Amino acid sequence: MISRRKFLAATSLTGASIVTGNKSFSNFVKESPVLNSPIVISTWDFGIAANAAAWQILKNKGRALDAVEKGVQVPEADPTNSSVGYGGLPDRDGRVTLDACIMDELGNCGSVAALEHIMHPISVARLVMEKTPHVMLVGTGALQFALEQGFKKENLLIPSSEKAWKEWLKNAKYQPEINIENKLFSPTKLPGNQFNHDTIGMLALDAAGNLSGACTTSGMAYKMHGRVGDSPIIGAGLYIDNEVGGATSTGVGEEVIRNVGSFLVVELMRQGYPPEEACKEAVMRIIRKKPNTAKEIQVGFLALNKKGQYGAFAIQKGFSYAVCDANDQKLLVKANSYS
Ligand code: SD4
Repeated sequence: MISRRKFLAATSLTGASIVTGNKSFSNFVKESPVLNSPIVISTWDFGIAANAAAWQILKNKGRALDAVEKGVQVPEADPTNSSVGYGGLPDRDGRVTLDACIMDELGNCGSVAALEHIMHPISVARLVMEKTPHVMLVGTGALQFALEQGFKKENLLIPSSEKAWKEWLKNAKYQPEINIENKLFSPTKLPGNQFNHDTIGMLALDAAGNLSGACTTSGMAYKMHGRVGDSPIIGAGLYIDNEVGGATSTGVGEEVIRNVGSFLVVELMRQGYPPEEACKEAVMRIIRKKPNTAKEIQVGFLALNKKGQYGAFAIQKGFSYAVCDANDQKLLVKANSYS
């Protein structure tokens, strides 16, 4: 049986007429496979393990919101992952500060930024959404809320991350550096000159046909204390519109925020762009404004539409994403890229 991935590769763009100016993607969308059962997709190779946790909920007809929360908790608690949650690399002051957000099928959303000492920021973000009149809590206020909700205060700076930070301090002159992840060790370090950023963004469609998403990260390594990336910003690191689809991002958050990247991807899908083409156009917005980004940084977008069709696109090679549905729970796809 032909896999979804092979089918997508075989059918994507075939016979599609992409008319610029007055864009029409109707042929394109019609030719892509439409899924009528649950699916979860997430960024990077560690998305496979995260998807597996989400799938336990989706396969039993559970809610996409519960699935994405459970799913991203896996890398959050994984000390071998130096870019999400526990074990994440700290800021330039040696503090592990976490960013996360979550969004459901009703457009409800919750977010925490620069949160310290809490293993599962995604669950705090969910409670911000469900138990407060607010969308976003930051820093000590987010920590205060988490503790009030019964979360345990923990040390998230593990010895290997502390050692790496102390090494960095020797030559770094305390200067934060955009894209520094590419110079650092990481479990997903890629060979050669490929770019490496490791936020987990997850998008799920459940058996009821509803979409939700989650995004969580320790952010850019050795950032200035208080720096917030795209990951907890609704519309930048994550956006869900249950009529259309969802999108999430990974990479240099500053460029994603400047272009409101995930919202843009969803709005492009609303106009008829297939997921990969929507992600590509969002990448091109970044490159057109700042051509040097094509050489200097990585940004990747991942999208899932209401029909269960998915796609991704990145500035640089090396962006992978994991796909899990009834046919295949461990599919890893290499995203197409500009470079
Ligand atoms: C951020 N997009 O904080 C996130 C994390 C990341 O390289 O991928 N950093 O900008």
